[in-house]
Amino acid sequence: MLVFASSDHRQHHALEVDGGRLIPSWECPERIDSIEAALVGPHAFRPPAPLDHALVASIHDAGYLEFLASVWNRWVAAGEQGEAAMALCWPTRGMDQERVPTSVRGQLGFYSFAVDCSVTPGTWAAVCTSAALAQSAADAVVEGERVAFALCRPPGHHATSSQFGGYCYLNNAAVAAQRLLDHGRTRVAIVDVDYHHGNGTQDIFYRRDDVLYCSVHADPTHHFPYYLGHADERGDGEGVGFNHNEPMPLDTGFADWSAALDRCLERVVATGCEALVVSLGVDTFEGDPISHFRLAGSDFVAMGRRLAAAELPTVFVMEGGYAVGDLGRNVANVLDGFEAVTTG
Ligand code: OKP
Ligand code: ZN
Repeated sequence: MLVFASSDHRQHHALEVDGGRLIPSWECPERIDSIEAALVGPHAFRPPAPLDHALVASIHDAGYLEFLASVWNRWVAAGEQGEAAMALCWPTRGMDQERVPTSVRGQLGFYSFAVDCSVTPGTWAAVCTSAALAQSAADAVVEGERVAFALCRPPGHHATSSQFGGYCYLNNAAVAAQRLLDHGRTRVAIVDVDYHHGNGTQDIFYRRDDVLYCSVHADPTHHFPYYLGHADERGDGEGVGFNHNEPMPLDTGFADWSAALDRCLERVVATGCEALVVSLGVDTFEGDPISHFRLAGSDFVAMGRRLAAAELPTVFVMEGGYAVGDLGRNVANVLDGFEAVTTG
């Protein structure tokens, strides 16, 4: 399989608040080392093409992009201390959610939704390359590849058009889907198999019927991102019927999980999607340190087989997965399962 990868992700190594402490983020550079080590050999690595900023601007708000590109330098210029810029206050119920603050601290809250996500000196460079990997994998599929894999880091599915959070800054899956639309596909499906609901992806496409968003994830009643991802969220306006959520309970294993995936894939077929973007998180793994599903390593092979059975040109976009030691093997299993079907 074609794998788009870059070392630029190393420039992003953030901090997060966890259990009342500031720790190095679970979303760490070693994740990519684990995946690259498992994929090298059977898979062909390619660097990304330069990022098409007009493509990113069709997904994200102009003010947000300007903020992300400049926030680190503005943080330093404002005399702030420390290794990371973090938000401390958000415009929530009862506050003004329209007026953009002028201060860097005010903007950090305005343009984010969770404290698990901070900005470091190399964050902007890393997130641009991450999006470029998704763009390049989509381009490979446009040019006729049956499947391509974007080894994105940081991940993207929590990023909304104007907010970072949940380790995500630019929405890589949305970039890939939009790229496929811009090159002639009339309807694209995003199937999100990460443990967490992709609130950003859902929100970006919620009022559109050209992108179907389907997700199997931990019930937001109890799990991040808490405030989106319920089964009754089916789309709005033109988008009614083009959003499908499968919230699952704690300790869900592959039998129930894969039945939910199959319901998603039925929607993909029923809505006539011409290409598939998979938001590939493997934090559904039983050994994941921050998640609570029970998928075994071998279940990821079966996952890849089921995704391939949709028989659509497919772009895999890397999302979560935090059991660093097993991460590479779990990802390789998905790709191997997929290729076992497509190459007979
Ligand atoms: C990103 B992706 C744990 C905090 C969890 C949010 C998790 C973001 C997951 N201490 N913070 O969907 O894998
Ligand atoms: Zn996740």
